[in-house]
Amino acid sequence: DDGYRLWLRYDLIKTEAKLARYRQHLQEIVVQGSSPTLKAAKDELKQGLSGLLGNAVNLSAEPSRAFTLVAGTPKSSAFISSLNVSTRLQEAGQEGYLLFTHKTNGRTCTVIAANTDAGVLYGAFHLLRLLQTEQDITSLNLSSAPKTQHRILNHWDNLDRTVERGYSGFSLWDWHKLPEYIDQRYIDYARANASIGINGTVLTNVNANSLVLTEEYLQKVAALANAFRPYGLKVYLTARFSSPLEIGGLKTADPLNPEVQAWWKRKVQEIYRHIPDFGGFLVKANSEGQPGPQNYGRTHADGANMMADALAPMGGIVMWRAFVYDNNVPDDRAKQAYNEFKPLDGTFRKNVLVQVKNGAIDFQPREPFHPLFGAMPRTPLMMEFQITQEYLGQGTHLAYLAPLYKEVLESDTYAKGKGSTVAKVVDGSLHQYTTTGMAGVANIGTDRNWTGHHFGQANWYSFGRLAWDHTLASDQMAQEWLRMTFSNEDAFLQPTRKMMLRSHETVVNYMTPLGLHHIMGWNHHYGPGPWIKDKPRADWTSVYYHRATEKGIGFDRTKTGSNAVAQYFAPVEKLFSSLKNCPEKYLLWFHHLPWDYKVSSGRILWDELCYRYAEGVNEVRDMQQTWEQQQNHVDPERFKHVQTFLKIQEKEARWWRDACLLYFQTFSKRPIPAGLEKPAHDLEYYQRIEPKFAPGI
Ligand code: BDP
Repeated sequence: DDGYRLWLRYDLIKTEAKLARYRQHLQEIVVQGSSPTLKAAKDELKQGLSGLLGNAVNLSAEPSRAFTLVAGTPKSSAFISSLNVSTRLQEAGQEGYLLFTHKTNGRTCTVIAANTDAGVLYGAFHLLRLLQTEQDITSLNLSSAPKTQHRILNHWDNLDRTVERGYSGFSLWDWHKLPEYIDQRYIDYARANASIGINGTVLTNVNANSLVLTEEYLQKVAALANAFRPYGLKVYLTARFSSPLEIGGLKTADPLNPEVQAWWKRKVQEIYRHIPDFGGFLVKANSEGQPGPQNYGRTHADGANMMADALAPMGGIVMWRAFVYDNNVPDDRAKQAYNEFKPLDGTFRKNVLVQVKNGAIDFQPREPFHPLFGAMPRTPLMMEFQITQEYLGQGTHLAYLAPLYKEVLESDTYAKGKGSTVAKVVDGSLHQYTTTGMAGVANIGTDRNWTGHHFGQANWYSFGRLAWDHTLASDQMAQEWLRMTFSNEDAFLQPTRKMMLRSHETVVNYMTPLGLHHIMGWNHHYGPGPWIKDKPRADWTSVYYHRATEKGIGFDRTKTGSNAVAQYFAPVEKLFSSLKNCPEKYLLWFHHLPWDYKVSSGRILWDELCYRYAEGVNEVRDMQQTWEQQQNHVDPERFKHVQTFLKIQEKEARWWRDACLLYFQTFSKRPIPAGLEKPAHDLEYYQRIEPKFAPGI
């Protein structure tokens, strides 16, 4: 089994009693209505139920059996409209659904009802999930509605099909064969996204190429949009700010120039002629060399608003990224996005969302939440998570990221007093945002199993589930995914979910424990590189972030240092500033401390670092052991694949541990505590390693 089917496997249910129950309750499928989306729901139910139940479940125009599955909207289905569920449906909104058991005239119906066809499709996937995870379906009474409106994958895919920070092959989009050839993968991609509630996809890299906005490419984009549409998946593009110069023949891209404004209006109209439900633009501007409004002395708001004005009549949105920093600004990089964007609060058009990374630096293995969350009450802020593991072992390390996402979402900003969590900022409830969204930088490519590492699928899965409902627990999502992807057996589930839940912390331990950050290899970000210095930009070196000297280590972001803590609301500022109360996981993020500083374990800082790094490696070994025991529960191909990748992870965890400890030891001048494994080589050996094969090199 190569993992291509993801979590939508639909193999015969193994537990006899459950199977019998399901067969009894789902004797036929009635989907009244004929739109492409309802047809997709019908096909999915037919394919899913036939596989799971091991018999062909018939389609019927009307309920005719004692136990029937009926799905539809009050508009498409006379049966649904006769059920009088309009009040409950109101709460479900545009994309939500009800899933309930209804008994009438001696007939038991399992009902999926929604206001829209997309809602029916989401409900269909929910029902299938219940079967796949072997839940009881005999008396259902569920409703579900998304907590954020725009639930979007960001593909960092280039037009030449390379993928920036992609570790699972090349881009899915085969521009050369589009628009004619529609690969089955496009459909399966859309199905997978719909199954977890993702409703938008940005096809192209934020480091954008304006060619994608030319007529020739728009025809190809339209073909993809047509393939995705039945699954409720809208297409978005990245818009390079200098496009008017590059493909428009203008002499400027100044957002206040009327010709430039007119160019974008025409361009947007052209896009909508090809793709009538086009979602809008994602823009990276004046960041890492990308052009932007500041090239013309204008603000981010000037730039975003110009595009927003062009998109507004067509219903499109602008997602303007807040990932900005500049090494000419002599201040802590962590402070720059806040300093640039906070003053612009309230100046953006209604159809602009500002897209903010989860932390203020850059998708590190662990970061405290971005101080912008809570700080812009009059501008909808979108969350940007990274699903691809740029800084978390890339393609080969097992790191289940739901705990990272949850840690951020559950952080309290105190913007409006206690309980003002990041999740409430993002879902709009804290500041009454009228538009809301969550984006995840995709980890998907042409590898047969889509994500390179089989367990990478779990990160795509849990990102989508969380974008729909951020209250879901990491454990629940892990279990759902494991059940659907591998097995419902308890003997398998218990150990593997524990392994998943711990895995993020494990990676943090062997890479960047205690709040260390950005100490990886130069440019490709693969492997350890705490010694990186003397590069053209200080904020791209490691020494900038760890600040190790013979006296100590860590970045002082309190009052005595960069005072980045002041960007947080008072209770958070106090928490992070206080040495006593600062959560240890952020210790060296906010504090510069002497090597003999006593941490909570009673050890001195240096010893604690040694223990954490060692712990990281040991935990990978535990993961290997856990996996070894699963041979009977997993098919040989996937078993071997994960087994081999864990072997790589163990080797690389040691590489991280040894390289970092040897390097930091040149400052601490203390021994690695007795009883811990000693590095296999000397520091020069690790410094000489130049990875030659990692993607992006
Ligand atoms: C960093 C990546 C870089 C991206 C940038 C971004 O290293 O490749 O272009 O973020 O988010 O994480 O724009």
